[in-house]
Amino acid sequence: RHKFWETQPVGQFKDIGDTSLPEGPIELPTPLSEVKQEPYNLPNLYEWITCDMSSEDMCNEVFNLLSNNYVEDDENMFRFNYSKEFLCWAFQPPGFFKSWHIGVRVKSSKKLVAFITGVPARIRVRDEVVNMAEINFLCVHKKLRSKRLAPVMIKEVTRRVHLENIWQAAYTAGVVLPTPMATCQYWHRSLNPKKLIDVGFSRLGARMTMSRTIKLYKLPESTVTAGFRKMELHDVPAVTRLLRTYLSQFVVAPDFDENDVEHWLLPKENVVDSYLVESPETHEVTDFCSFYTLPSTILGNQNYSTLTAAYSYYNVSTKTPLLQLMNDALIVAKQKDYDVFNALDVMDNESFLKELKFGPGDGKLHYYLYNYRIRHALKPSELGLVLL
Ligand code: YNC
Ligand code: MG
Repeated sequence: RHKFWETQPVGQFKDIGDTSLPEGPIELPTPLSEVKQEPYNLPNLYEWITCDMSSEDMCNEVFNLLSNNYVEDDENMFRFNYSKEFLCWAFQPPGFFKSWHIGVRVKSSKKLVAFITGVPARIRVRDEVVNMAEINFLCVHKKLRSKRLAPVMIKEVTRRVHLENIWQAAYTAGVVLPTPMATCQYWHRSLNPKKLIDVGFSRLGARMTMSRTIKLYKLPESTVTAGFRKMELHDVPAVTRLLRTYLSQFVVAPDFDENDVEHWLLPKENVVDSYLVESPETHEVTDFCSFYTLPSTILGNQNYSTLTAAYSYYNVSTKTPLLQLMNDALIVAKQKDYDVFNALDVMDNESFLKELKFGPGDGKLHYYLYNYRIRHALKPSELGLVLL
């Protein structure tokens, strides 16, 4: 069934429910001298490149490949359209490896036709912190699909991860592969219901008119929590403490230090937004919320070309109720003119989704670990990890 994945060190479907298998690494590391030194073979017309994302031309090429060939919904109505600024940010966290930004070109024309990335991350699984690669942005040009190029891309990134003495990885996909550690669902909160209905993202509910729908999703003009403000550089230590404490309760979560928080959570215009609550009395940082910006191209609509979506990232409440904090996040997203606010049912998100008028999406997001066995699948609420 899975000719490629059956050969890989991942949980196999046949082993589901086998409680005799231990949790943890499936294969042991090999000495670095035994890692294959040459790249995997590509079909003869193609060549490997390492993408230098500090070059504007390279950034443009990657952006163009992804904007025309990356993930679409099941009905092919929308396609992710990550911005260049977003890609630069996503590919270059603290300690990133240029060699993990991998492209495939046509030798003759130099056209970029496939891509995959890894970035390093420390991920905690129960009480063990594991150095991993987060693998993302796997993309093969539409004209080269179903030619078994994806397995070669995956083997090549694996080889380059191994060369850095890293032996585990985390990734998410909309497709079912051997074997999800968790299966999550996206929920959507309309901010601009008229546009969402016009472009076919959502439908007018039964017995609903457009004007009743607009009223249903109306939000206050300004945020309600006293002390709610944008995160700044000097907040990095306090936010790191808040986040570390919060994430410690989940079975799988990133092990963020201050450098990671500065990179992943300090606001970056049209890439990532973070807000916190600073107590007006004690000036203590008590709560935090964040979202990243991922527009989608609307395919074949006369009136609109882009859907602007905010994706819930990491949120922590200790004093402000999470419901109120996330309502304020919706309010700022509305002020900034996002069309929709999306959230997975991970961490404590279930506690606010229904009440804040999020509706369940179709399509699931499956989370995976490479070369690390988890005994039973986790509930979404046991996951403390959001990948981009
Ligand atoms: C996928 N998304 O099952 P079997 S998510 C992993 N992730 O293998 P071909 C995938 N594997 O089943 P195509 C996958 N999609 O025979 C398919 N596969 O064992 C498997 N779409 O290869 C599939 N981006 O080349 C099958 O398929 C084999 O031409 C078939 O290419 C696939 O980034 C793809 O959705 C996805 O661009 C590149 O359809 C193409 O169809 C495409 O014949 C649109 O491949 C964009 C899209 C995927 C987004 C993502 C996470 C990727 C994770 C990869 C796995 C990483 C493992 C860890 C490595 C480091 C390890 C260390 C240490
Ligand atoms: Mg292919």
